Formats: sequence, structure tokens, C-alpha cells
Amino acid sequence: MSFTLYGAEGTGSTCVEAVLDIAGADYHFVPASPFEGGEAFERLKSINPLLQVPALELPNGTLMTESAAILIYLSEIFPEANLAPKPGAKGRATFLRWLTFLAANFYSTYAISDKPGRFYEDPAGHDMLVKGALARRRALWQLMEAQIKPASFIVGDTMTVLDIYAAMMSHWSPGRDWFRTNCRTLNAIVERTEAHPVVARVFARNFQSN
Ligand SMILES: N[C@@H](CCC(=O)N[C@@H](CS)C(=O)NCC(=O)O)C(=O)O
Repeated sequence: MSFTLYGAEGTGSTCVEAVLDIAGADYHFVPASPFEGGEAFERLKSINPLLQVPALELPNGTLMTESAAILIYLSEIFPEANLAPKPGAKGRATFLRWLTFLAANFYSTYAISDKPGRFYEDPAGHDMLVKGALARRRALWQLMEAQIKPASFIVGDTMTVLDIYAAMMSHWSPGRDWFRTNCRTLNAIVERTEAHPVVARVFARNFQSN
């Protein structure tokens, strides 16, 4: 019995892939890009009507979407991987706060820039929407940068799925150069996270150009 991960290179499936690998889970990866059309797109349509990745089919056939929920779930069913503070443990509230912050505030801006036509039909307005989403992302990273307490990782001294999530997002727009310059504390955490051998291997596969 294994997991099936639907995803595409460099997208939100990257963090799920990393966590499944760290946990030593049995899974197979199905290419299902929301951007390329063709067979992969049709496959995704039949799995997730929202046409987004990541989507994860559990061994019992249950489908999970929503990256933050998937990460929390995997950290729960693979406790030996030690990828999240346990419920009630020190750091759990902060862990949940920033994981949800990134999903709800940061990730959601890509719903605008990935396909602006969903929000405003006239292509003449799309540049403005994309620029607005980018400005919002910069502001959100800087808010988080100002709020987190300096430590080895976002929550204390142990790497969690949250660090992997943030590291993945740091590769997306506004991009790594901007991130390195403007979010020094977070950047140090991201670099520490990417030094993990499994994260390094999965990221090298997903982020070849940046
Ligand atoms: N809320 C979703 C967002 C997923 C998402 O936006 N994924 C992007 C790829 S990184 C996507 O599928 N974009 C295509 C689209 O939104 O149609 C999650 O957290 O998993």
C-alpha cells in the first residue's frame, strides 16, 4: 500500500515529496502539471477539481489536497521522523501559526498570479494583479522575518515541515536573491534546512535553475 503524489517540478508538491522521502514512505509520483495542458492536465482534472497541486492519495484511497493539511497529516502519521512539535508541546502553537500563515496568506497570492483571469477577465488588468500579488508577498515575508525569534529553525532547534515549506516558497517569486537580501534570519533557516541531505536532493531535482 503506497501513497500517490500528484505534482509538478518546482511546485507545491516539492515539500510533500521531501517529507515523504524523509519519512521513508512508500509512494509514487505522478506528473500532473496545472500549467502544461495535455495528458497531465487531464489527469489532474480527474483528481482535484480545483486543478491544483499538490494532491496526495493516501494508501486507503482518501484524497488530500491543501499543502499545509498534508504536511501536518504526514508529520502525525510518521512521528518517528520528528517533523513537528507534538500537540500540546512547546512550539506547537507557533508552528501552527506560521504554517497556516504561509498557506493562507502567502501561498494564496499565487492563485492570483498563476491564473489572473480567474479574478479579472480583461487581460489588460492582469499585469496590475500580478504586481499587486508580488508586492503582497514581499510584505508578508518581511512581516514574518520581523516576528520570528532567532533560532536554528522557525520553531526552536529542530527542523520541521514548516521549515521545508518556507524553504520551498523561498524559491518562488519574489525569488531567492530578493529573499536573501531582505529576510536574513529566514534565509539562514532556509539554508540550514536545505543542508539536510534529503531536502537537498529533492530540491536539486525541483529547482534546477534557482
Ligand atoms: N491551497 C493550495 C494551493 C495550491 C496551489 O496553488 N498550487 C499551485 C502550484 S504551486 C497550482 O496548482 N496552481 C495552479 C492553479 O492555481 O490553477 C495548497 O495549499 O496546496
